[in-house]
Amino acid sequence: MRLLATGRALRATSSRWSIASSSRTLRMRIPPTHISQPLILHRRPWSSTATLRTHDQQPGIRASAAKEPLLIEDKTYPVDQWTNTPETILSHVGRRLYLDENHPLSITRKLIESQFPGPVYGNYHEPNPVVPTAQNFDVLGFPPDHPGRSRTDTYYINEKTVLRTHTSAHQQAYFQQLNRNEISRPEEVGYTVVADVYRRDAIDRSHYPVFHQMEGAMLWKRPDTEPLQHSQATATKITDDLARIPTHDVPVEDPNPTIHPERNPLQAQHHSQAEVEAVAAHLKRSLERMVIKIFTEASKAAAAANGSDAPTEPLKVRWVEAYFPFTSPSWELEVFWQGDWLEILGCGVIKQELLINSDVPNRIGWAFGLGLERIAMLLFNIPDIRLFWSRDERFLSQFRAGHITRFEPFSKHPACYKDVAFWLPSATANAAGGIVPVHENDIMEIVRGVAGDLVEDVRLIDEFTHPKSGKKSMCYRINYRSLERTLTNEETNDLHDQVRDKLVNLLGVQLR
Ligand code: FA5
Ligand code: MG
Repeated sequence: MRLLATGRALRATSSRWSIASSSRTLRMRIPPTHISQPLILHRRPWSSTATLRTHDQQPGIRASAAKEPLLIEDKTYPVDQWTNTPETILSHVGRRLYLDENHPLSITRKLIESQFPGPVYGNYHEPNPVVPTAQNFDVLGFPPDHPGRSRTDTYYINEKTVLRTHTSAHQQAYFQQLNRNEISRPEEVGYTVVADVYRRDAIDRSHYPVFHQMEGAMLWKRPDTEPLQHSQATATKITDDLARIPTHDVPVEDPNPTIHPERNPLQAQHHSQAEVEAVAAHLKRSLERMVIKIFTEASKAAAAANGSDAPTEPLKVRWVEAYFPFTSPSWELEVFWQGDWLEILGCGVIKQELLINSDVPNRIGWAFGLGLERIAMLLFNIPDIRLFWSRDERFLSQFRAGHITRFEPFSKHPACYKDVAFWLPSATANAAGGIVPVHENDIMEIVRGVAGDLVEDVRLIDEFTHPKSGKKSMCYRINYRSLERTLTNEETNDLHDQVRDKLVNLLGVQLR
């Protein structure tokens, strides 16, 4: 086993899976009719692990064209200048792919739920993705300037309502439910919950603006009074539960201490080190077992598909330190898969303030959140995240409830690459002309709005600053490729022309 130092700074694996990418700031001048407030623009897929940035979180970019209230699953929501959710995104609400029993996301959900069974865990799902900002952010302790709150990263229905960006939006409700059910269902001390989540994000084969998460949590009772004085007894109780989880022999890299005073602190006001060591050990073993189960099934399917019993590459797993506003200490679990470290989940010891505010002040526990698509892509060897939304029988007919099989690509249609290069307005226009920095997610949103699922990925291939004028040029390469048919030249030219027009009209760039 090779031990790696895993501080966040060392995690910049250039994995196609990695959601930590280098940040890039674009400054563009936006016609004031389209954009009301400045925003700093960063190329950074949203993650609640992101470090804090202080920037203007005012409503910005452009207000939605929609003036009518939005109708989402029989309910109407008023719109305002925060609204930025397009119809193309809303059309995904209500598919409930995770309930479609022969769908790979549902098969994956069931496999994971089988590792968190009743009566200890209740297995739930949350069909309505529309949640108050309070539930998605405030209750969980997101600071007011957290980048996840930005309109560049999150789909707002209106100022006080968003499409949830993570299943953690339901943590408080499930903790309250555990409290309500304490008498009627005393064995149920944990839960899992599955739901669709929404993020404005990059475009590539592992990112889609709608994906699915599963969240899980487990709580233990502590004495109502002076819990810290009795913390050794609580730790012993948790350690007894830990002993009931079978051990495994997969090597796990876990070089960091459970608690680090700066990077991963103990909630010293509430917890003792012994309690947190016990909770962390229970959390880690529970999640390692789940991951081992998943990857054992994936390896079996791979071996069956290859027609041999030849052992596949041994599983390697590692824990790295992380940050979430609602857990401390926190970690992410990564798996070595096809030559790269792949982040599959985030987790940690739940912030005691959250438990206090959720009717369970006298409990301590852990929580995790994982991406279902990431796991399903590995389980079934599905190469493109868009496929999960396919209604093509050639995709759907390959999966059957309870079976893990290797996906057989039914065709690979030709890629059609088209570049778009443009000048950003000169920086000297800043003071007078109202320079507005624009998020790269706005470029992605324009491409998605025009081409939808006909675009496979969008990459920045060139950027430079003119040595004399100081003007900045960007060049993006868009790969148009349908999963289901060959696109005609005319069709892609037409799509690309629309993208170019919108970049000019909405972002005010000058095409080259
Ligand atoms: C969260 O969303 C936290 N709510 C997780 C959590 C829950 C932490 C409870 C602590 C306690 P994060 O943004 O890292 O964290 O996303 C969690 C997982 O969702 C990732 O590990 C990854 O598996 C998946 N994920 C995140 N972004 C994407 C994306 N754009 N596409 C596909 N999967 C994604
Ligand atoms: Mg993460």
